[in-house]
Amino acid sequence: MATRGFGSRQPPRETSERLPPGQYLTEDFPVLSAGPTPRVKTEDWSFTLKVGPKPVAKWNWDEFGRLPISRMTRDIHCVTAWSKFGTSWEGVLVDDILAEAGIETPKPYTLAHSFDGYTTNVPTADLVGGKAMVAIRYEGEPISADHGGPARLLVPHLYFWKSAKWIDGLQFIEQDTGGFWELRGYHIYGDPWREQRYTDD
Ligand SMILES: Nc1nc2c(c(=O)[nH]1)N[C@H]1C(S)=C(S)[C@@H](COP(=O)(O)O)O[C@H]1N2
Ligand SMILES: [Mo]
Repeated sequence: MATRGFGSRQPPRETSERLPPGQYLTEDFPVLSAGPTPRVKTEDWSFTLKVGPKPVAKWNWDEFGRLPISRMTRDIHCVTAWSKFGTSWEGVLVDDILAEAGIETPKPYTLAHSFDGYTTNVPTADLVGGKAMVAIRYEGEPISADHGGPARLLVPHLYFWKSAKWIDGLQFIEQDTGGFWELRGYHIYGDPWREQRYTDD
């Protein structure tokens, strides 16, 4: 195998194998929001589960914090091409939210809703089985407002636009329905390993 010279811009192999196609590694944590950052106080925060149009469960901040707390450490991948390795989050797994609400068979698709009016769609199967959480802490601290605090969705195996900041609920629906970016040309599913950035990718 050829040895790379100094000054090579190729990342080491451990890095390149962990980077989905077309992504580069960043050490900082860029902020990407479609609009201004809403300042949501924990006393004004609530989280609602809906099945279709019907609310079926609701928690305020204190109630939500008493649900089982799990930790996820994951690489994240933004469609604008930065990836960040090993981000560490604490929050409530969607599995535990469903169990608490007594919902065994939610609908096949989910729309996440946020305080800023943002929405994003995810197949429900991608939110369960330990794959996603409603995060309330990042790197051991409350999530900053810019990064979606008090609480954001974390779906790390899909492009990061699926990880709705300032989340205020999940709605289970029968048909896959595009959210904010999906209706503006971004992919309905958004798998970074298959480079599903735009609608027809
Ligand atoms: N509510 C809401 N969630 C959002 C967004 C947004 O504009 N509003 N932007 C999305 C996009 S495109 C990305 S890449 C990530 C960015 O999260 P960060 O600002 O914490 O890096 O949040 C996603 N979640
Ligand atoms: Mo993004």
